[in-house]
Amino acid sequence: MAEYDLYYWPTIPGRGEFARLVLEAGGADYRDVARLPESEGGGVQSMLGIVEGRGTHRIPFAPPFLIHHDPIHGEIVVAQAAAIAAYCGERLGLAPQAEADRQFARSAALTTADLVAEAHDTHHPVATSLYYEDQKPEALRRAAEFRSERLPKFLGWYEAVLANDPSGGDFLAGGALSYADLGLFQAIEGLRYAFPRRMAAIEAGFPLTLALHRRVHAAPRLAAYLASPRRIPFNEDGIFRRYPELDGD
Ligand SMILES: N[C@@H](CCC(=O)N[C@@H](CS)C(=O)NCC(=O)O)C(=O)O
Repeated sequence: MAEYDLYYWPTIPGRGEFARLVLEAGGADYRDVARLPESEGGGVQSMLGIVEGRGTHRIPFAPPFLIHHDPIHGEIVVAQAAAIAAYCGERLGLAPQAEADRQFARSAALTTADLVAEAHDTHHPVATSLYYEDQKPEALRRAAEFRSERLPKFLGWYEAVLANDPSGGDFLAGGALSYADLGLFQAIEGLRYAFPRRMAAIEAGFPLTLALHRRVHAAPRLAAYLASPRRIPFNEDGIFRRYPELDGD
């Protein structure tokens, strides 16, 4: 048995990637359960069984969720991408120790989760249960607003945090790499995939944020993971989708 079992949809990076990056960068002993064959207890059905209450009484609302087989406390269930990233980061040496920095890292990760949700809503502004094609006029309006108002506001916030960081602005919290930085890295990757024209037009205005993205990309364990088949490419079933009509300068 692995120490950590991560459950997420097997064919998209999605919100699962925010947990996966922490597990990978932290060198965790983990299984990506829904990507394993059913003969090894894997597959989507094993994940849905838990969401439907057939695995633990601490039922997660939705993937991603994590089951940590903790040697001292037993089975610990954590759901919500940012909460999983924080939980793993704090156990794998990827979180600040000082209380103020620890809390700020959480705030940053949750802010990134908001950014991810807003990026998702550009292609599904009405309902996740409807096809994109059935909400296209609303998606066009939502995406235009996201590109012009929300995207620069979020990127400007990361930039301001780094510019004002007393440790030199290399990382979001505590002067060292944390799960909050990994989350920002993934958000930038996703935004570049989904909105290549808009990102090309504005990203030079956020140099500290881009430098952090490059720093994370080059981190030793992470660079190996990103080049491995474990890293699932972005695609049009995920959160960050490349629909050219939703992009623009
Ligand atoms: N706020 C949650 C959102 C979880 C979520 O929306 N998960 C999606 C996949 S990315 C899902 O499968 N949702 C099923 C549902 O909401 O019914 C998080 O950040 O983890």
